[in-house]
Amino acid sequence: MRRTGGQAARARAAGRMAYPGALRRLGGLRHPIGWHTHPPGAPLRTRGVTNLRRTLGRTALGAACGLPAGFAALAAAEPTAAAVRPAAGPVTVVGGAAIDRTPAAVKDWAIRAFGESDKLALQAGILAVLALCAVLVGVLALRHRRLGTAGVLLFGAVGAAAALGRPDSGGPADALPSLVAAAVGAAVLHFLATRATPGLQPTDPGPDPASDSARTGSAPAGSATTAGSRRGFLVAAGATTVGAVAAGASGRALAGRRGQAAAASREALRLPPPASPAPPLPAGVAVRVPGVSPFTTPAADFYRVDTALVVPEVDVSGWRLRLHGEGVTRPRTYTFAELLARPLTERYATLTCVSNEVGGPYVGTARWLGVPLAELLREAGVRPPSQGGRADQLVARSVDGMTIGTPVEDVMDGRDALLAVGMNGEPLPFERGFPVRMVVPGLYGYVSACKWIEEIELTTFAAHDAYWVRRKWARRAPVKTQSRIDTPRPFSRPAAGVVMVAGVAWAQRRGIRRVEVRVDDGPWQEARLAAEGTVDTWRQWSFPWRATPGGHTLTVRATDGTGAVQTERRTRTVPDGASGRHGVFVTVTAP
Ligand SMILES: Nc1nc2c(c(=O)[nH]1)N[C@H]1C(S)=C(S)[C@@H](COP(=O)(O)O)O[C@H]1N2
Ligand SMILES: [Mo]
Repeated sequence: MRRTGGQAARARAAGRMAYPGALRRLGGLRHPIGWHTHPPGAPLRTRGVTNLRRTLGRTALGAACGLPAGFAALAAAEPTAAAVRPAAGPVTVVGGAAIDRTPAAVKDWAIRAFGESDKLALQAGILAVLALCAVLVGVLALRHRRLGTAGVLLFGAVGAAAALGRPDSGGPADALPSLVAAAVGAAVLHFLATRATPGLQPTDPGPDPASDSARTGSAPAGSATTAGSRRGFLVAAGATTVGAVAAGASGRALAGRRGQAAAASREALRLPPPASPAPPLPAGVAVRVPGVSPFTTPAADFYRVDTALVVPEVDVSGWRLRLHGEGVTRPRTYTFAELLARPLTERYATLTCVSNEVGGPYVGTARWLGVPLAELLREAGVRPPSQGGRADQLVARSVDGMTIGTPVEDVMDGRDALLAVGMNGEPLPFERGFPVRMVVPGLYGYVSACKWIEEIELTTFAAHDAYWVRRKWARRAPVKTQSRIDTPRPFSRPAAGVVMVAGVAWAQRRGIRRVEVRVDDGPWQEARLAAEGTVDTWRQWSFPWRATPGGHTLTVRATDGTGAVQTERRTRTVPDGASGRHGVFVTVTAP
C-alpha cells in the first residue's frame, strides 16, 4: 500500500499516538511508541529511562517482525530440503560447516560437555544465533526496509554457500532450501515491517520511532484507522508465526513418514547366515556383578560419535561401493546384493572412540557381521606394504563426505577387518552406518570405522590426510590399553563390608592378561578376570573389596597380552587417545 507524503506523515504521527491504546486493549502489551508520552522538556533522569524503554520497545517491534519472518523462512526450508536432500537444510549445512571448522580442542570439549547431545547443543546454539539475527534484521527493517531485506538475503547466501561447500553436496540444487528460506523470509519481513510502520516508504530512510520529532506529533482524526492497522499488524505477525510453525511441523511429519519408509525397507532386509560364525562366547565372559556394562552392548545403548547432523538414510537399491586407487589392478563397484552374496564373517569386537576420556563411556562391544575386507582387497590386486604394495593408506569415504584413513597393513594382517552389514544379529541401524560400515579391531573409530561407506580408495599417508587428521588428530591410532571401574559409581556411599568393585578392560588385538585394583595408596591387588571373549573384545573383571568406613579412592590398571602395564601417565585425548588410570572416590558408610 503506497501513501502520499501527507497521508504518510499523518499516519506516522497518528500511529505513534494511537498504538498504545490499541496495544493496551490487546492485553497490556507495551510498545516504544507508547512511551512517547512525556513532554519535550522532561527532566534528564526521566529521559534516560525513557530512552531505554524506547530501545526495548523498538527491539520488541523488531522481534515481532523478524521472528515470524525467521520462523517462516525455516518452515519454508523444511519441505524444500525434504525434496532436494534432507542434509541440505540451512541449519544442517551451517551446522556441518561449523563442525568442520571447529578446532579439535573445542570439539573435544563439546563432546565432553554435551556428550552425545553435542549435536543438539550445536543446533540449539545455531537457532539462538538465528533468533538474535532475526530480531536484528527486524529492527533494521523497521528503519530501512531494503536493508532488512538485504540482511535476510545475505543469510540466504551464507546458507547457500555452506550448502554448496559441504563435502557431500549433491550439486547446485543443495542451495535451494537456503534460497527459498531467504525469499520467504524476506517477503514475510517486508509484509510485516510494512504493517508495523505503515507510514514508512521503501525508499524512506525512515523515522526513528524513538526520535524527538515523534514526541511533538499530535494525533489527528485518523487515529482510529491506524489503531486498526496496528491491530492488523499484530494479527498478521501472530498468524504468520502460527502458519509457519504449522507448516514446519507438517513438513517434519512428512519427512518422518519418508524416514519410516526407509526404515521399512531396512526391516524387509534378511541377512544371510555367516559362513564363518563367531565362536560362541565362553560361559564365564560376564562377572555377574550388578552395575557392570553388559558384555555385548545393545545397539541402542552403544555410544555414538559422528559429524552427521542428519543421519543419512541410504536406499540400499541405489547404494554402490567403489573400490579403486593405487595398486588396485582390478577396480570394481559392488552393489549391496553382491556383497551379501559373498561368504560373510561374524565376530565380536570392541569399538573405542579416540575422544574417550579415561573412565569414559565411548566404548562398546558388538557382534559384527560382514565381508572380510582383506579378501576384497586381495581380489582387487592390492598387496600390503610388507609385500611390496605401494599404497599404505586405505581411505574410506562415506555418503556424507566423511573420510577415514586406515593403514592397509593393519587391514590385511589377518585381523577380522570387516565391511560390516550387521550388528548383534540385525542389519546395521541407520545411526550405525546402514547399509555398510567398516570395523577394524584394534584401531580407534576415527581411523577405522567409517559409517555409511560408499568408496574405498587406496593411496598413501604422504598423499592424503583424512578428515580428522586435517584436524590435528594422529594419522595412525592403535587403541591404548585401558581399564574402567563401572561399580561402585563415583561419589557413591557403599556400606562397609565386602563391596564388589568391577568393570571392564580393553586392549584390542593384544588382549587383557591381568587387572589390578589399588585402594588409596595401598598395594596393587589382583582382580578376578572373567573369561576372555577374544583378543579383540573387552574383558570384565571384579574385585571383592573389604571396605572400611571413610573416604577411599579406588584405582584400576590393566596389563595387556604383551605384558605391558597400562601407563599411569595422563595424556589428553588429542592427538591419539587418552592414557592414564581410572580412579573412583567413594565414601564408605559405617554399618
Ligand atoms: N561417516 C562417518 N563415519 C564415522 C564417523 C563419522 O563422523 N562419520 N565417526 C567415527 C568415529 S570418531 C567413531 S568413534 C565411530 C563411532 O561409531 P558408532 O557411532 O557406531 O559408535 O564411527 C566412526 N565413523
Ligand atoms: Mo571416534
